[in-house]
Amino acid sequence: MNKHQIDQFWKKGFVVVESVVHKELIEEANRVLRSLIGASRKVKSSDTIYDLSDQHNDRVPSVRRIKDPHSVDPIFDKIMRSKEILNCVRALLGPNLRMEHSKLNIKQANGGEAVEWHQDWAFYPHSNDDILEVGVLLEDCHEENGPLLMIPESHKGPVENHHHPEGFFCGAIDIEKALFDPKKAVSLTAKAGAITMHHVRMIHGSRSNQSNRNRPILLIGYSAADAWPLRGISSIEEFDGRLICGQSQLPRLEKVPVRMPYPPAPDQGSIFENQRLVAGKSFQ
Ligand SMILES: O=C(O)CCC(=O)C(=O)O
Repeated sequence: MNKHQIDQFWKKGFVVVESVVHKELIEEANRVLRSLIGASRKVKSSDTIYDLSDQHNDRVPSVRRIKDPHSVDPIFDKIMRSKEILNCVRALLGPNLRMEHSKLNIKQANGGEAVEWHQDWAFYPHSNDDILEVGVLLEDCHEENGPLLMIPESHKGPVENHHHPEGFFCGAIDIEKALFDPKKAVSLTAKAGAITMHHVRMIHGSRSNQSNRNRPILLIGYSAADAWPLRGISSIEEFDGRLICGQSQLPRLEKVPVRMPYPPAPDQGSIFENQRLVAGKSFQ
């Protein structure tokens, strides 16, 4: 990553870096993904690995997401720890890094669902906001595939309301009440092997996939090791087990705006299910 890209990330809140992940790793990830989608034919409803869309059936599998891909197959763990990606993340967040989560969003061909505008920070506020999301493009991503959309500089703004009028967290911003201007959106299109990086407070979303090709993106959340989650940790072993490089750190407190994602939706599910409850939708 060069200085211009580093400056762009901090100024605009996102950046695309081309040709980061080696072709062989991308090919292997796609081979594994095809086999996971094939195996989903036997799966009837969403489980600990698959987030399935309503249309899913054994003839035409429709997988929205592979959950925690780094623990489903070693190739995703290998990509997450690859020095090419870690060098980019370290250039922004420093040497001590923890994995926050991983997920593989497929956005299936011919109608893979939109993701409503949201800030990741609304889901997992921390003691400081040195946290970002890397998106590894497993295939070329064009405008018609439903690329990630970013609102430049929104990472410096407020935390928008992600709650339903009835008071529970639904993980999406009601566009009728939004404080940002959706016309400012920028699409992150790029070739397979590129990575997108966006700040944890960045407002982002994506349209549905209107093409006849999937739009698989491996999303990995990395945080500075001194960013501690305000929702707490399940155990120190689990927390320290997610250290990717450098050393565990005591929490660093910064004056950051936060909202808490409570109470949860009555029937809390994946982001795709919870966002259905938002009153003012941006993408149909
Ligand atoms: O897959 C996408 O287009 C958006 C994903 C996203 O923002 C999320 O899963 O939080």
